[in-house]
Amino acid sequence: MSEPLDCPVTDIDPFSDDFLENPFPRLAELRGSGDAFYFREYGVWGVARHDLVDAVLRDHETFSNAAGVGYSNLLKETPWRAPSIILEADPPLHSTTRGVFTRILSPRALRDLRDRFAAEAEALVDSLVQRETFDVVADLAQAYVLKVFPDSLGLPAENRENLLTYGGVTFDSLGPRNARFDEAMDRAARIRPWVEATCARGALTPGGFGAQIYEAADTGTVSDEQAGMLVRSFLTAGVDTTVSALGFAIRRFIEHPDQWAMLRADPTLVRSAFDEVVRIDSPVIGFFRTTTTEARIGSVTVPADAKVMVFFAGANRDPARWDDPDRFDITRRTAGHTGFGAGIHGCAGQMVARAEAEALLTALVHRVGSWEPAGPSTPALNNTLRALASLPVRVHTD
Ligand code: HEM
Ligand code: OVM
Repeated sequence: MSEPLDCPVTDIDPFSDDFLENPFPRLAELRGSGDAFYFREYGVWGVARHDLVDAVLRDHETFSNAAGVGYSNLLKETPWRAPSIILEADPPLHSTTRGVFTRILSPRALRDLRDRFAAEAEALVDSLVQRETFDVVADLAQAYVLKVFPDSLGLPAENRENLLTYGGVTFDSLGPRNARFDEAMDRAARIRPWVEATCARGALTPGGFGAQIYEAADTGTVSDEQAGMLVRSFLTAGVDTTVSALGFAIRRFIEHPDQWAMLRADPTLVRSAFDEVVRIDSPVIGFFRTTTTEARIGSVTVPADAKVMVFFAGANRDPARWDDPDRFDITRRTAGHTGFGAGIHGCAGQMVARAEAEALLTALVHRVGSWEPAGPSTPALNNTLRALASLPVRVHTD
């Protein structure tokens, strides 16, 4: 592809270890460079300013999801798995599948989940406070999410750690064919049979989200095969993302004891605190869109059939939108952040993620007086998802 003449061309590599470990300095550079920019090495465009990220996400006719939300064009290359029928789909298919999700994750359903989330959070936090030192990622975030989320889906207790592998694989698969992509494909091959078996009607216990998806198949809203695909969407999207956000939440509170004290003084702030974490730490760095016609992003013209990387993490730190964007402030008005995306594909599970986080942070606020780091945190590098591999901590009740 010949290089565009009307926008900045950059040699920044958004899939390098360096960028993935801390994308924010480079995202600031990219925001500053222009309305949109062109990644020379990859032949794709990018957008990182809040107003333009939001505009692109809300124009789903021009900026399509049907060619996939990753680097490769799923309509031109053989995908590693059948495309998602919600995330990697446009209307009218998307309207149908999204409707199934929306009905299942109703406010009423979420009210029913809250008590169970709270009970599990309290039991887990009680045991960790007893231990005093533990790893926030493995022992708190992963242990909690792998209990409550698969329980609400209706999955058996065995082999749940495969969900972490599968989420990681899928997020890595959205990058170019680099080493992380290749290693993800090796892991994918090992768990593929488990994922398939777990999405089947018979594998899901009655009452859970999974069984409710198959009820939509019984009424003819979707086919049985599509029901299995929607269960797969739950498995893919719901675990690593939430684990990541919870890990970042605790790291923020370790780094900002004043904010922890403020939350303890007023636990009704848990909800805005969690959204502030999703804004400032943006677990999903960005997803691609594909232009259906020649398109404009601000002053930049992008040709038809081009991939555009939409940086949720860039929009979330844009100083034109956020006052002192790099400051963690649990009282900030976070409405309009793009950590859950925006527009018709905006995260379908965000109310579930918030409910999980509220229950866990509430249990912690009542039991943990202060956090002490017990070693350095380490990043888990992934082509699309920011996350921690470990975060050792010692907790004090006072
Ligand atoms: C979509 C982030 C938790 C299910 C998305 C998108 C983002 C995102 C950025 C894409 C939005 C776009 O392209 O405009 C997150 C984060 C989470 C989280 C940061 C945790 C803190 C969950 C959970 C579930 C879930 C718990 C399942 C219950 C989905 C689904 C979509 C989606 C199904 C596709 C929606 C569509 O295409 O219409 N999420 N997510 N997510 N998420 Fe989440
Ligand atoms: C899916 C899905 C939904 C949201 C995020 C995601 C790559 C996948 O429907 O498979 O992560």
